[in-house]
Amino acid sequence: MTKAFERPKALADVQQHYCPGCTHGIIHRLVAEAMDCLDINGKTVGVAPVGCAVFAYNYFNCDMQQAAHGRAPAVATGVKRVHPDNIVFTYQGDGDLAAIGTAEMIHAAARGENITIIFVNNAIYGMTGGQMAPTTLAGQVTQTTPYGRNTQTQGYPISVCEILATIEGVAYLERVSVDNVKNIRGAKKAIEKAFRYQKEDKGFTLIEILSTCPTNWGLTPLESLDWLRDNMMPHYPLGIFKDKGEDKA
Ligand SMILES: Cc1ncc(C[n+]2csc(CCOP(=O)(O)OP(=O)(O)O)c2C)c(N)n1
Ligand code: SF4
Repeated sequence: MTKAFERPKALADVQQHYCPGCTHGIIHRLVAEAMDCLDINGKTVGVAPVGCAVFAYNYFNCDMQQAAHGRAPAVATGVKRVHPDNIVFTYQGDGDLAAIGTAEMIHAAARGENITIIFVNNAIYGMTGGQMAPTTLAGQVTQTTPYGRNTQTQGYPISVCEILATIEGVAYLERVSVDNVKNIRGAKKAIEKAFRYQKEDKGFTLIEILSTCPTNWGLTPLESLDWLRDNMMPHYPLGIFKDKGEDKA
């Protein structure tokens, strides 16, 4: 019998620690599927963040390096420059990438480093118990904004793709979501394209993926998907923010 569906080769056969309904697991699978599709498993290096995805180094069947909180783009820069023939990606949450790691993100983009950032935006600090993140929406209740994020005192949410789109060294930026099957397929296409652009030496690529955190949002997995659609998508519209274009064959 032909197998219609199996575990991607690039995804380790181990139990993951994510909470029920958390979409980190789907995103891991998509990154692994993209590696399989491009046949780059033996020449890919991932950089794991600090955040809920800290154990990503156990979940991908490729070489992985752990970075200190926020420093993944700097670590990826070093790995890529020493091993330019490898595909190098970071996997980072919004706290890791857009709070403590803002400088690393912006300067890696400005240098046009030929790396790919998989940016998981769940609008909250998941691992540490649900504090406000840079991407927390105005009015959103978190552990540190119990009355809702007040933009007068706690500032406005940061839109990573919109900011990076202004930077010359950036080759490709797309915001995707994993809230339904159509969007999951779109997310996979975007990740694959980013890796392909890296293979073609096009420069810095980042895919922002809108993701859920049922545990810290205080919602069921299904309610979380609705909350993402009703609240995150209007503020963080899906789409391509920059694309230097495919190579002409
Ligand atoms: C230098 C440093 N500062 C702060 C922390 C605490 N810390 C660990 S994970 C985290 C935020 C994680 O949130 P995010 O990056 O959004 O990822 P998520 O857990 O939501 O996937 C923080 C602040 C740390 N580990 N190291
Ligand atoms: S705390 Fe949130 S982001 Fe972390 S694994 Fe649980 S649901 Fe996912």
